[in-house]
Amino acid sequence: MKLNRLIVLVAVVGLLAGTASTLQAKPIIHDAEYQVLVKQHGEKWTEEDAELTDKLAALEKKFGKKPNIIHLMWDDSGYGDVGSPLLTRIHGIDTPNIAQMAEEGLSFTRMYTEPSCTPTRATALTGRQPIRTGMYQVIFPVHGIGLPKEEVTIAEILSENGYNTAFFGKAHQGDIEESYLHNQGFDVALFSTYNQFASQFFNETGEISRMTIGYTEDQWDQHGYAIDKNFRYKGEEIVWAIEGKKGEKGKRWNKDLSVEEQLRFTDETHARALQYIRDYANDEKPFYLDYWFHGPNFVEKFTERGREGNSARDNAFGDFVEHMDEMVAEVIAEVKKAGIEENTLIILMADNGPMKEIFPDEAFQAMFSGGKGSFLEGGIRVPAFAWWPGTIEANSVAGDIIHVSDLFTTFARLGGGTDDIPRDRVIDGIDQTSLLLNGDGHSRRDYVHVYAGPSYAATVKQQYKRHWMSSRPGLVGKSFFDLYKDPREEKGMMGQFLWAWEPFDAIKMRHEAQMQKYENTPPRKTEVYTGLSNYTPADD
Ligand SMILES: [Ca+2]
Repeated sequence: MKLNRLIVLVAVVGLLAGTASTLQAKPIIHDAEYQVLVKQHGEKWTEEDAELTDKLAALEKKFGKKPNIIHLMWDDSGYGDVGSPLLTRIHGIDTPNIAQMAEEGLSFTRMYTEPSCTPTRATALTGRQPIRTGMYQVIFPVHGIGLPKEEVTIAEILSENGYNTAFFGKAHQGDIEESYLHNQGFDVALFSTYNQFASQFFNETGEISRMTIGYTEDQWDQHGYAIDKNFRYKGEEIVWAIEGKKGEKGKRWNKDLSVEEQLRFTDETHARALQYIRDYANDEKPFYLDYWFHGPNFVEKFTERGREGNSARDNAFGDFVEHMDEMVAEVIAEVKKAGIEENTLIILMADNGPMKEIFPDEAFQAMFSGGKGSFLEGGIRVPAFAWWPGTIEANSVAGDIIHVSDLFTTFARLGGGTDDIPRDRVIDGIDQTSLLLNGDGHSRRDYVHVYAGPSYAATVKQQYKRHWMSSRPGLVGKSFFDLYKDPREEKGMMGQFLWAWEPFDAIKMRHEAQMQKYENTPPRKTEVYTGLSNYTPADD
């Protein structure tokens, strides 16, 4: 819908200007910092892009269509949790299949995300950091907040460019109609509105296990002081899973709030992802599949099933990751079985750092300080891999910086949709096709603006980082870090970085000045759960 409007606008502006390509020829409005880099490298990158375009055209000719793209993402993980036996073994986890994927593809060492679920996922979908889209808070039941319809998602862009599109798993993009994934460009979607935590603990099991406190009715104040009876949203009405098709009303999918429903969702989304690959592998159109694993589910540990096949580590996270390793293997096996591996890009990554608060069932944090929610490297630097046999170099490692927003712009390029990226707003994502195809040393980004919620928290530039939050003001502020010497950000420095005060100040000022010109979208808050054909528990 949005794209149609955009296309009409393009046509109108084109007519007024006397040429239909006027608007399309306009460059994407990138962050001010990127424009600093383009001034220095633009000419070289234009030449490089011509070669990449030829290479992609040759692939398209060979396979008869543009590449399939599969984005696999899971929850809350520390760098080194998966993929490398040298790292995973020290904390009792085996992920042989992801290790195999890494051997066949590219491992990123500096994949940056946002610090938590909703923001990272919104960024992947829109190519815009959450401060710009109003998606900077983690959405819980029943917020009435979600991804605004005016945002243009990668699914909308690829749909316009002849792709089949599907979403299965954890979306966490909110509980309002416009945020539903089938209303955001996906042909088909089975997705969660929230995370997997609240929707399984708003019940007696949650209260008994102390995963939830003060929610169920018998836990309310017994002395009669709880005057407002509507203070808590009634649990049985929470719609945490929805399925839908583009252009149709959605359908509440979850029957109730329980561990069993969470596990049924995990199984169903996995089955549908595999079936989708089978169904569309040899379609005349390529496909774009977001399969974002619904896990870990910490409450699995309370069930019989949660006791099966334990990792050596024997905690909820370890067991989940070993299970996920098998699910990743099944996805790759399906791709290979269909014979489409040389025309399919798979990106596998976590969405943010480990949730350190739920020891002993948490993920592991070996390399960095901080976890989920933190602007330290541990919150935003995640395990990530790219796989595309024959096109991405096997067993390669990139030391370059890449940010989750870059996937949007890169996927759009691979799918032939760059011209459909909006030109009326700032797009943080940078086209990283060169990094994927040419490998280490070919990133077009050497910076990350790090936000904590709506606040600008830190700036990463090259191997250096400056904390803006929690630094002491004035010349005593030891807020500069060398991430090679001090990846845990434990030894803030100042005197050694007097040279860096002005350059870091300038990065932040340029970024914020540009924001004055292109207004940010505030959080979209509206009525919950509209647009569903069955606002009652599903019975199938
Ligand atoms: Ca997460």
